[in-house]
Amino acid sequence: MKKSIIPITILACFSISSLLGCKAPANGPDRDYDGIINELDPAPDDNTYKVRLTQDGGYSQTMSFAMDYRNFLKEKYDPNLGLLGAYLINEFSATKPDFTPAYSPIADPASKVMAQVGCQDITYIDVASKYQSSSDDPYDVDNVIMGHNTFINENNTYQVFFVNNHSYVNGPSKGFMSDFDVGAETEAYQEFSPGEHSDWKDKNNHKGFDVTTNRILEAVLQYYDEHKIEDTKPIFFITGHSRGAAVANLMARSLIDKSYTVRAYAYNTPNNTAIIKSTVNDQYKTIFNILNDDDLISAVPTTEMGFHRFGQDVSLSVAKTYATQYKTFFGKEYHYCEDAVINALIDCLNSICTKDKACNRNTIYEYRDYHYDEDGTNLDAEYFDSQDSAEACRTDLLQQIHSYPSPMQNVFYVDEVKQDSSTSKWYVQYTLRPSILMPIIGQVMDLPEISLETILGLIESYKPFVTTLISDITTSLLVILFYGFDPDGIVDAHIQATSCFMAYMLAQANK
Ligand SMILES: [Ca+2]
Ligand SMILES: [Ca+2]
Repeated sequence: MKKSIIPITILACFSISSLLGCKAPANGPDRDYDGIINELDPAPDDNTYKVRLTQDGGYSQTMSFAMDYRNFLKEKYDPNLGLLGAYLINEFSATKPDFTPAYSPIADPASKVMAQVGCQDITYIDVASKYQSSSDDPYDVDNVIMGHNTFINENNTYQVFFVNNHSYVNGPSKGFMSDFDVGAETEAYQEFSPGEHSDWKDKNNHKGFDVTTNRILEAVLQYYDEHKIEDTKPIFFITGHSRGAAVANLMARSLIDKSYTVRAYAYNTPNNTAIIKSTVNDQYKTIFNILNDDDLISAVPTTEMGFHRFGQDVSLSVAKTYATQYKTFFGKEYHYCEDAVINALIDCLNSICTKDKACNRNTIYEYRDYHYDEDGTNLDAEYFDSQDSAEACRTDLLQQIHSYPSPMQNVFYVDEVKQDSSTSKWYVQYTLRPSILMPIIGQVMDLPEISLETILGLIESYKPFVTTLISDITTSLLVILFYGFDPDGIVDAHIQATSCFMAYMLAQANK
């Protein structure tokens, strides 16, 4: 018979105590350091934490690891914390809190895990609704679940704050728009990107991730102020997956910069900063990015565009090292992209950079097609005899752009009216910015059925502006869409369950 490490009665105790507003003893003796004081611990000398990894109609697998709070003191990657973090992010993917008065956070899968390891004051913090009607970057939001617990080691009392990022709370399409909103400090970007970006504090960072991080960080520090206990040493344990990992990573970096002790376990972390790489080394060594080499997401935005991430990468290839174990673990084959395919996808994404300029975060907003000559003259442009006619055309183009739903205006930028030096004729120079293709993808994702025809149809609707660009855009779009919508295929390389599997294999290898 399988034995749960925490009996139901203890979970009920946590629920009732939180309802009554009282607290379980915060700092009772806990001689196995598993977060549960001796009196409540069914096995006070055993800190084995056994969890069951399940998915509807799919695998069901048991994992166990040591739940030992002293591991939070370690500066090196700790395989047990790696597993705890992986299990947390897996449970967060199933977390769907509501905000009715009867809501009990303990019922959430993620909160339940936190309760099982002794967390108190477990709170789901709804950061997103604060910004939902904001005109300033309304899509750059996530929520966060927090809790805290204390432990004593060698006469010091430590207080661990669990910070778990909950992504895509406004639905995937809006989250995706934020994911791909890399940001640039150029006029072109400012003109068409809605809002003042007042929460974009570090312009080196990916704009969508940085804004999201700063908004969450405010809530995290408020929670910390409300729950910190005098004479304890705080440790922030930060976790997140994918988009959540990008945010967890930036949040950890900010807290380290504020001199807090941080242990961040981020899974399948995308690149999130274009800061000079030599400045992101030693001080961020307690930020761990657990990466699957078979996964495209941790390679975007690409290094060729100037992006990387904070902290240390702990990476492995499931395909190369653990394909057999994967099949045993999940009872099915592992689907993934070969290196050659991943590299081709990265090349494809790099190809959205301007062909005539160095590829960086600014130039990805300045795509020009082959029909510009070396001087930047638009060879495909419609020519006008007078400047006024060209200006009228520009006004008309702008009107068309503004007739699109707000975020879709991002895709185009009408530069200016110019005069051709050889013919003295006038034309309108415009630019397409495929890096903000997310509005289109957002639209696609909201459709009941997705087919190649639908995608091509959507792209065709932009034809007043694009002719020769369509094939390039289509390729970029398909890269992303195939990646996101192949449920039995290459998604295996990225999902939370695979992160759990990887953390498990890392723990096994460390035994
Ligand atoms: Ca205990
Ligand atoms: Ca125990």
